[in-house]
Amino acid sequence: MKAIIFGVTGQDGSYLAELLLEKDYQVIGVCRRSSVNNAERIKHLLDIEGFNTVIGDVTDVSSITGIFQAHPDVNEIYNLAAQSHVGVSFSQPGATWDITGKGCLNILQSIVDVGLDARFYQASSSEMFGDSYDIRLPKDMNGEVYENKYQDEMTRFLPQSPYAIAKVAAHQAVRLYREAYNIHGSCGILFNHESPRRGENFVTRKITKWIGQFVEWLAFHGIPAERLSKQCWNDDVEMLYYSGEQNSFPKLRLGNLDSFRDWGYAGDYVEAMWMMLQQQKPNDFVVCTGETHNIREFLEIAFNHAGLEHWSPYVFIDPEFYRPAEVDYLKGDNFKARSFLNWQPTHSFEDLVTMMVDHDIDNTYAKVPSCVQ
Ligand code: NDP
Ligand code: GDR
Repeated sequence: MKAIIFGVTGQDGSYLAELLLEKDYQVIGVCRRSSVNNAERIKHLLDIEGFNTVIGDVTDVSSITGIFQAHPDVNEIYNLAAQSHVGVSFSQPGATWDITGKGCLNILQSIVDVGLDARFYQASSSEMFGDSYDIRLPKDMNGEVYENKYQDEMTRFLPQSPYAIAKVAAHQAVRLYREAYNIHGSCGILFNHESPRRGENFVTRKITKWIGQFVEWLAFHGIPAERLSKQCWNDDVEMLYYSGEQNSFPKLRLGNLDSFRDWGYAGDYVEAMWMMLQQQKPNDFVVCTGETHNIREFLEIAFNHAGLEHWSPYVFIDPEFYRPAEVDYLKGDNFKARSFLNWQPTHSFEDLVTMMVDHDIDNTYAKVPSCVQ
């Protein structure tokens, strides 16, 4: 079997490439040309037989058709390429549209033009639901009726960002090409999924990365984490000072802590992508855990796991990280994926948070500043 992965250098691309190689696929990973090395997440795969990279860009149709013409025997094509940061999509709506929306259309049209008989996976997103949810009214253990708000494959889309609008357009394009050209195209409507390989400007990894660096700073200064209480710190809004001006560390700068997300483990989610393409008929599936937590809960578990007392003295709320429009509540219902694909998540929320904290405490290295925080 042969697969092409667009977006192979991203979090999901790297896990998916590993999974397919384990299944003896030949994997062609499409990488963007960049001025610095962007292969950090796949460097351990580069020497593996069966794994090859090619240069390509989803905004450039000729680069896509060139890749397809070179691999007419490809069986599966995964489109994971995106400008995937929701916040950034507000400042770069045009680029986000070109990559995240039109990029998918470019791949679909190239499949038709080159005449490939390959199955296609599109990385759709729970962001497409935006402000929309459905409600069930089940009874709790005491027989009391309560409101269960959720999103599934039938929930309408109400996108709240240029990123989400581009994802809805791509999602609709897959549906159309399925109907118009009989393409075996499936969309995974994936809710947030994280891992130690998550980009450092997404909120989960931003938190765990900061904890890793802070714990290293404490150790360097011989400050025991477990004896730190709120009283150890000064009242400075943005910096932490420990016994004098010379020992300072910048606080963790975050935006809105009140949004709820359904967070799962990325390794589980790439498995669902592959399962979708093994189905006889193309179909769309919500992939999620069915649980929702807000960012305060993530902070609570992460700081506690690192041995730090409550997170609040360490966090500076910076309006710079507020978005012009927010998605307040995401909680998926994975009934269809469980029933049709026999898929289920294997990591709890707590497992996920502690895995990421442990990784960032063990692997802290001098940070190269990023342009996007
Ligand atoms: P990442 O941001 O980690 O990876 C995005 C990938 O797209 C990178 O390999 C990036 O390359 C590549 N890319 C960006 N622009 C282009 C381009 N013009 N041409 C070709 N490749 C390009 O995202 P994730 O791995 O987290 O997510 C994978 C996909 O799933 C994305 O489409 C995302 O929108 C979607 N998704 C993600 C969810 C999540 O929670 N992670 C949830 C739902 C959907 P480079 O390394 O060079 O930047
Ligand atoms: P999201 O993930 O927007 O859900 O998109 P992100 O981690 O960026 O934000 C989650 C929530 O945290 C709030 N937040 C912050 N976010 C970031 N990035 N940085 C901060 O400092 C910060 N402070 C608070 C956000 O406002 C938001 O409410 C992710 C991406 O992977 C998408 O590509 C994917 O489609 C969706 O998940 C499902």
